[in-house]
Amino acid sequence: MTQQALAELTARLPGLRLLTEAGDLEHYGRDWTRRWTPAPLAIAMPASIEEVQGIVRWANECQVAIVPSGGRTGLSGGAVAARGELVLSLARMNRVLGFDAVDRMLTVQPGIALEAVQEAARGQGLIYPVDFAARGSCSIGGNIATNAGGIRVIRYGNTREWIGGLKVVAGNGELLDLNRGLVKNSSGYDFRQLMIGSEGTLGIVVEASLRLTDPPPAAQVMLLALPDMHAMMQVFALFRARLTLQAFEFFTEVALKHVLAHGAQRAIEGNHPFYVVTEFEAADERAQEAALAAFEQGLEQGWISDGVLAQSDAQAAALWRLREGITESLAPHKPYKNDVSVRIGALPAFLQEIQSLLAREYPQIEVVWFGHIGDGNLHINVLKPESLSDADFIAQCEHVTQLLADTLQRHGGSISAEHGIGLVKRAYLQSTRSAAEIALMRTVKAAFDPNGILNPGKLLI
Ligand code: 2HG
Ligand code: ZN
Repeated sequence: MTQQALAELTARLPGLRLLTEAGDLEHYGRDWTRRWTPAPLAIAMPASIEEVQGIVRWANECQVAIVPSGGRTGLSGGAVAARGELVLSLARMNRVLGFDAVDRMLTVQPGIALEAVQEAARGQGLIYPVDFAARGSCSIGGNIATNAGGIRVIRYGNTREWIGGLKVVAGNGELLDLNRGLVKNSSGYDFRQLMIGSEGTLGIVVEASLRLTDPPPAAQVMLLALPDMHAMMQVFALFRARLTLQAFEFFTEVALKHVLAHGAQRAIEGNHPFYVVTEFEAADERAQEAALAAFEQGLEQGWISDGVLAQSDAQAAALWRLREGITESLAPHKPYKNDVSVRIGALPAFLQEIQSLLAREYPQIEVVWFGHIGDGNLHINVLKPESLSDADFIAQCEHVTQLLADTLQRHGGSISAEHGIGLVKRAYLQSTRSAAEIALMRTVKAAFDPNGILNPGKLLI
């Protein structure tokens, strides 16, 4: 049946590039989660919107599930194809289509890498401000599908703030042209925003118009060592009141240990429970003096134990590496990832509660904390002990996630801040969204994808 379906697809779209080699199925069938064994039917690589529509119409008729696929850097299994799905890779649709200087809008295909978007923006004397460590590999279509956040959300918001228009192929193959770059459009439901963060379950983004903005003034980067979480919140409030923050990121001594073992250079001597990398606008002497005054006040109050202000671009990059290199340095330890958020003010209480819970229930596991403190977003990576089998480790981590989900529910937080629900977190969705909301999600899904062919099993069970 499936081979027949593939033959039908080739007959309908003779120019379509289709990959079926074992190596390709393995490569395109997984994302960065590495937990599922890839088993896609085939990989389709359309080169046009018409081809995407043709594939979606075929999938409806032949009842084949589609997994839309970008850079596959996701950490929630949203792009995993482990059940005979057709992977629809947007890798060949990766061009800049145009730039409008009046609208300050860059129109791109979905397969373009975030870094290429950033470069194209810079080429126009502007910036596309969403940014994170996977910039070179992730694609803008995937960023849109997960409403990606990253390291500059504190200043610029999430991906959803920067999307002026979207062309989307819905689950029935229809092409929707959503918002068309309008700044103001008060004409009813905003389907563009509904598509952003829908994890490929409602439609496939085939074109995006991205809003660009002015480059920020010169920035400075500081690394701070802090004695505890309460001090960190005080420093955050102090710096935010005095400076225009571009980023305020934290990690622990344990995270530092891994990143140093992976080749980064220590910038502050001694052991400190918490570190912050902060970047702030420092256009003139006044801003630089304000930064030093804030730093000194933090020292006097005992909120800051030590600090380094980068003296060059190279030193700034080295300080950033301490934070941005964490994910890569943890990869060999097969981490189980949690990506949670609470209101910024609720962070100390939440962290304290979870730390004591984990110390009590799982004293032997190594937990690495880091993330975007200025957005109330914590990344909690649980590392696999050598002694545990993969299956026992996953079972243990699922229990940890349940404990997290229960605690988050009490704090009004979210089980996914910026990585999406995908496969990994779908069992915990009800800790963050009410039963009424989930029922509405199912209704919306059925409206856009009546035959349930788009990324089935992701986000909603
Ligand atoms: C980051 O903030 C990414 O570096 C990855 O969201 C987080 O690896 C992680 O858990
Ligand atoms: Zn993150």
